[in-house]
Amino acid sequence: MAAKPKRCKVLMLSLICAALLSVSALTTASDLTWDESGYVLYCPCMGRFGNQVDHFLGSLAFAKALNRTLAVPPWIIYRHHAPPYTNVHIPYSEYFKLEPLKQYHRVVSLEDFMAHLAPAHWPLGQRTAYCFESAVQRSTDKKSCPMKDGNPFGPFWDHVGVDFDHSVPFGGLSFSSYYIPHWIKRFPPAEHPVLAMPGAPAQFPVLEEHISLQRYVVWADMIVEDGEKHISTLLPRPYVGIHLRIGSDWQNACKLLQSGDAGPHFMASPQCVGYDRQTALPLTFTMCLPDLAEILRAVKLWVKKTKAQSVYIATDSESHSTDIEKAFKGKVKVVSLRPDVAQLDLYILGQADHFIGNCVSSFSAFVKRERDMHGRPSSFFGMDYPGKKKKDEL
Ligand code: GFB
Repeated sequence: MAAKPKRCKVLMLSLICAALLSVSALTTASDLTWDESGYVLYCPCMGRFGNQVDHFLGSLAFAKALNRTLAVPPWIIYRHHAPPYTNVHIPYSEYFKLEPLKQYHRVVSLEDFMAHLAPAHWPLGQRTAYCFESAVQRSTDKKSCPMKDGNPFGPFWDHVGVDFDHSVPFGGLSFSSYYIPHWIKRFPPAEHPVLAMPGAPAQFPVLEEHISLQRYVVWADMIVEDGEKHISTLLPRPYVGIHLRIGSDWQNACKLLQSGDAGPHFMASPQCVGYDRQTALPLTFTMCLPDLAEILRAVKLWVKKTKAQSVYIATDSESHSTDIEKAFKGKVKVVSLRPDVAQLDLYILGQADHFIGNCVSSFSAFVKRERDMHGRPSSFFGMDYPGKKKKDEL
């Protein structure tokens, strides 16, 4: 079954409308007071949703370590294949609740920061950009931070209505915890109240010590309602959720593994091979790009183990639903929605009784982290051979 219900399209349209209305957010000026400890602003300008979430978790940790409020940016969604054929900026709160983040650290949405705080405290003419010296070398004038050079940089800052007036290039710093005292000394908030950066002040993939921050990333009610409706109407439990990251961009990325030079750490792979390079398991091509035989093997294994009644397929391209249905001779229901809003897939995968993900994909990593937070089991294509022990157990 490969349905694409109208509800998915309605959800996408309402999210786009909400994004367009986001600058006039509901918060009023009186709700917000200026934080004398300063702010961190950044553009989630690297990669798509999964990459942006990895960076978001690191940025949240960075802002807390600096004791600055994090201005939570909108997500950049690349709608180049479908209307409006451009980048769409979706406020954080369209997908997730802002409130739970505050249990960890002070945050304000970037939209509210711009509407209610920037006019008085970060006015036009006083907007400074901070970037690595190496980034300045890449800029057109070789003097300023390339904050708005190209896509998605220019459209992002235009969306929030920011032009930069000055640049402060820096060197000898990184975003790791070792450098936190250096950041605090170099940029005291009284002189540098708003640290606005061209990219996330974080590493990719998310550091192991920041994985647990996923617990503060809580789905918005609209996503929960939509996801639960789909689950209750389409997916008899137990159900196995699988993520097929197999499209052409991914095939090209995985080719880099074929030379054998990449090592075990490649994109999000530390999530399954282990963060420690010394003890990391080998990363195989199949773990990056499972073929149909591997997909069927893993699905059959987990359907049998969990006595699943249905299988949910989230995919970036082909669903292989006919082959999967055939493998169970029609006895297991196979569903793939192919929703316009990828977050609906993420939600449904997160709720599955078992999840089979792609080790290298940060889209899968989102699901795995969320499931871990709730004690739900997950495995990865290409590496869940029962009976085989982990390298460090051998
Ligand atoms: O999320 P993401 O950063 O994960 O980017 P990776 C993959 C994007 O592809 C998602 C779509 O954000 C979705 O828009 N996509 C992938 C899917 N799988 C699915 C799916 O099962 N369902 C739906 N609805 N959409 C990185 C990218 O991707 O891969 C980089 O961020 C680059 O830009 C790199 O392309 C090769 O970590 O998998």
